[in-house]
Amino acid sequence: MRKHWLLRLLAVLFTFTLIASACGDDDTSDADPVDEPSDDPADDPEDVVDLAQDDGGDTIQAIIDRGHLECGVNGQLLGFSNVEDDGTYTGLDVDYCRAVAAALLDDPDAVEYTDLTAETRFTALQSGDIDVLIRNGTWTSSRDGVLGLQWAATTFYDGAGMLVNSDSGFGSVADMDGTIICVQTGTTTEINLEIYFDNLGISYEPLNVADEAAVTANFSSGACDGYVTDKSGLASFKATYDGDVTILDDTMSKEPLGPATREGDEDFFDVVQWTVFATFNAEEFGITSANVADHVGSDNGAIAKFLDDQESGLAFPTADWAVRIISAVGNYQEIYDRNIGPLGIPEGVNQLYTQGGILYGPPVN
Ligand SMILES: N[C@@H](CCC(=O)N[C@@H](CS)C(=O)NCC(=O)O)C(=O)O
Repeated sequence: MRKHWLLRLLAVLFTFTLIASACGDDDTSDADPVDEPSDDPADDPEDVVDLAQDDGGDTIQAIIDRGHLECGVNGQLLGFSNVEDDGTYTGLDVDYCRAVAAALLDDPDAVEYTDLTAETRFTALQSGDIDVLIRNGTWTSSRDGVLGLQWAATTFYDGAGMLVNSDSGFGSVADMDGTIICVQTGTTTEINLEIYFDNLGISYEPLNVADEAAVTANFSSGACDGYVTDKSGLASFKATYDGDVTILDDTMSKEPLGPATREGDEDFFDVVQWTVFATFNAEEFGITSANVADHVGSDNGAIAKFLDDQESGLAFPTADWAVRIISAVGNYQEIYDRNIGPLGIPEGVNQLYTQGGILYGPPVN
């Protein structure tokens, strides 16, 4: 269904207002504890806004015409998206930006990255400033429903955790009644923290922070007793923080992280989704960046179809889209080992279903 541009603009503006009001004032970001935790931007089911876009398919043509993908990332999260000293981007999220660019443009380097905060990320996607958001973003019902976004897949199954000073004496979150907790605004973490403490029957005071620099400042000065965010984010923080800190065993929520596209942008959504599935399927077939060329024309019909997809009708520009993707970034295990491995995070369910995990690529046929 086609939507009027005016309606779309109003919807974006309205949603921006929602996000701004839900995320609090930047002035308070690294200073005063606040009484009321603000929830995720998409927390109010009353505020349903239909942001369906009328550009189904246009995003792909726009990317091809401009010659690069606009990818929204974090930019400060080691293992997921990080800017190296030479200005290049690395990380699991970055590899999926590169994979989409490889599939559409046959060039994984044809990506322009935009660093986005938790607060600015959704409007950047809704307004069309970026084509795809791959910024350690959690897939939730209200982000799908209220914000008019569509999560294409999960590339990393995570959960919120709690980081404390190793000499704090806290053995689990249950020990933390009456503490001050650093929590980043505009995240799922805010509401999950509230629910977790509530279920334990204990209280806390949130200290809202805007970014990792503010966490470091507050943590090292002793302004907060704990820092809560995705466990992957805690591992990234711990890897760079100059202090003896511990991540408690509690897993406080479900945080399925992955790429999001605009609702109504179906062809591009398919491209992003099947790009992710290609990395799962390649691993299942034993196809890597090093051996993918040897598998082209395989006697195994399933592999032959996967690497030369003439029939599915997906909007990739060429039938060898999976070859392009795997040549550029490798299969899921390669992506994981390269980016998450150094952080020492246990793989857990982030393994193929054939290895005890929950990653499962639907078949290409
Ligand atoms: N997955 C959660 C949290 C995402 C998030 O923004 N996490 C924080 C903590 S790891 C972050 O990326 N901070 C880094 C920054 O904004 O500089 C969500 O989608 O809301």
